[in-house]
Amino acid sequence: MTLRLFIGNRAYSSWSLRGWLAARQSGLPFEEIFLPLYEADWEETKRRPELAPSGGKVPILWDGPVASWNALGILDHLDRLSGGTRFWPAEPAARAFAVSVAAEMQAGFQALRGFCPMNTRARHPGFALSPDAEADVRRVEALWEEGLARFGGPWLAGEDWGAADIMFTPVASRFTTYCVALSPAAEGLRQRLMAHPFMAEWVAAAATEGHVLQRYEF
Ligand SMILES: N[C@@H](CCC(=O)N[C@@H](CS)C(=O)NCC(=O)O)C(=O)O
Repeated sequence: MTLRLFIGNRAYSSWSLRGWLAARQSGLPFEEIFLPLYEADWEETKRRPELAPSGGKVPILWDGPVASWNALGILDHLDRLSGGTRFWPAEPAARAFAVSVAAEMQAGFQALRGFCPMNTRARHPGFALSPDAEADVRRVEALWEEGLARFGGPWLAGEDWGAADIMFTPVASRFTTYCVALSPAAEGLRQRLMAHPFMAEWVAAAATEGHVLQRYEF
């Protein structure tokens, strides 16, 4: 059964990025359906039946008649489809940490997400964070430092790139765009997340995708 992943703009859609990284990491073949976000016909696009389960949001993954949405929902489905070895560490403490930080990312960091929207094509040297966004940055930095220290790196929960890294790669992209200063350990992880081959492929494709949205260009 072919997997179909509906995604939005590569430059701006951080949740699409998570879904797409997860699909690549599964190793399974999938069809990618690009829906340009917030164009004049977006309200109509949102009403496509394929987006009904997610309430008109991307990403959404269809596995035959089965839909998964939300980054964690997609990760869980792909984890089981691909045999349960590609996304979460096997070691219990590392796995508990990875699942917990992934859940914290799914549900939190609202200030950072709102104040620093993802734009893989932009750079803002000297960007001043709001106090709430700054607090979110410091929480991410602390989680990254903890993961690296406890599980030995080079990734967030140990030696294998996985679901926790997928969840935080769009944050690494924001740190890059807004030139956020990080501790040396966290900065190292930011660089590794950005250099991962899947992320490099996404960023390169974003550079030429067109569809400029003024609301994210400042
Ligand atoms: N929590 C969801 C968020 C999905 C989401 O907000 N997607 C945005 C694009 S990044 C979207 O589809 N926005 C369209 C809209 O709200 O009309 C997830 O994990 O996928």
